[in-house]
Amino acid sequence: MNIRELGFDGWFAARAEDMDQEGLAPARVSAVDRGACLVSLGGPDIPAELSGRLWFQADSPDHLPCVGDFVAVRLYNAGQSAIIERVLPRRTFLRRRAAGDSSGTQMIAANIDMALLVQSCRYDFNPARLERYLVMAAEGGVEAAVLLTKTDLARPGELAPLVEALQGAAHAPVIPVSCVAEGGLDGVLPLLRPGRTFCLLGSSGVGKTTLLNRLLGREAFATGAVSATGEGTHTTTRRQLARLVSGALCIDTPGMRELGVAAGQDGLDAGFADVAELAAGCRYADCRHEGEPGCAVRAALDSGALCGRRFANYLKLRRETEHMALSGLEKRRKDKAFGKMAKAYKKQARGA
Ligand SMILES: Nc1nc2c(ncn2[C@@H]2O[C@H](COP(=O)(O)OP(=O)(O)OP(=O)(O)O)[C@@H](O)[C@H]2O)c(=O)[nH]1
Ligand SMILES: [Mg+2]
Ligand SMILES: [Zn+2]
Repeated sequence: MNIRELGFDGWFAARAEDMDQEGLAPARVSAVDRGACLVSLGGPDIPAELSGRLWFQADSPDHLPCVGDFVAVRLYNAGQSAIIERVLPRRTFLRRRAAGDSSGTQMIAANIDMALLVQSCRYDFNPARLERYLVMAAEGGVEAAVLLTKTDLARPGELAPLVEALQGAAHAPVIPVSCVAEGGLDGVLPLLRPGRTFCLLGSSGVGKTTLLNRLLGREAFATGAVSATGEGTHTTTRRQLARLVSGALCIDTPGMRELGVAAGQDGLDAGFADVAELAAGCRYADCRHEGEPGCAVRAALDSGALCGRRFANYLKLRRETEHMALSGLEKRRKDKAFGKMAKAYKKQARGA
């Protein structure tokens, strides 16, 4: 196997041209665990540390390597260990708002061709949550498909309305999946072309790891039982990239309790393309659809063309993104103040 089979295509190669002269090689981050990374150059995973310069130059955690990143590494220890010197530009990314920090963000994965948004038809079914995931994917330039899992547990006649409801929320393909029923993976298999990278996202217990194991053809990763209410037990604890039998790459992630979106207006518009399209017909270009005259969005709500639940969720996510932008400004102001203070202190120390 080589690095190309890990998804290192012409786009990345063009951004890594000077690597050779510096004695560096391209590698892909396959897992990150408390600051320690595992990378692959095409062969088995090897441990990798971040160079001092990389730590020093990163002025946000977003700039540090995350799973799925392509990086430039220097090998040592007869090729058994590596030092990460640079993170190559990301073609796409999945990023959320950090838990408990209104302006901080957290990278989930990089260089994803398609996000697989997983909901279980038994317990986890929730269109509003799906819309959140879709905004996150759109913000990072990632295509998305929805997997509705555990269809073997649905009663006859139950499945079709569920698929329809999700399709209404998603404006993305919805693929029923069962890891138990015969032929239950037929809908996903055609997606998994060699060299493409997928990322499984969803609540705990929906069956992400079970599906990954099926696609790997072995019980490579631990799965966990769900409670009587269908809730998972947070079995997967780290993000991990694996190579499927088909030659596609797939990142499994720990189930998320909540997803705070870290998006701007563009991501929001891409995730709610129907609302954005309607908004283009509003009388005022800066219409907020809050009762202004000539509002095409309100008209669509009144006629039933736009779903009220969906629009309410749009407003909720818009409030979140605006709040995040404001607290981001506040944070930068503080950082600036900190910088001034640090400079003044250094000046003083030099006796100037
Ligand atoms: N009946 C049925 N059960 C399934 C299916 N897929 C997964 N399960 C069961 O669902 C439970 C949870 O599966 P996991 O794969 O661990 O779920 P997960 O999404 O990885 O959960 P976390 O790692 O906690 O985020 C396990 O008991 C699986 O056996 C399915 O298609 N049908
Ligand atoms: Mg799991
Ligand atoms: Zn409007």
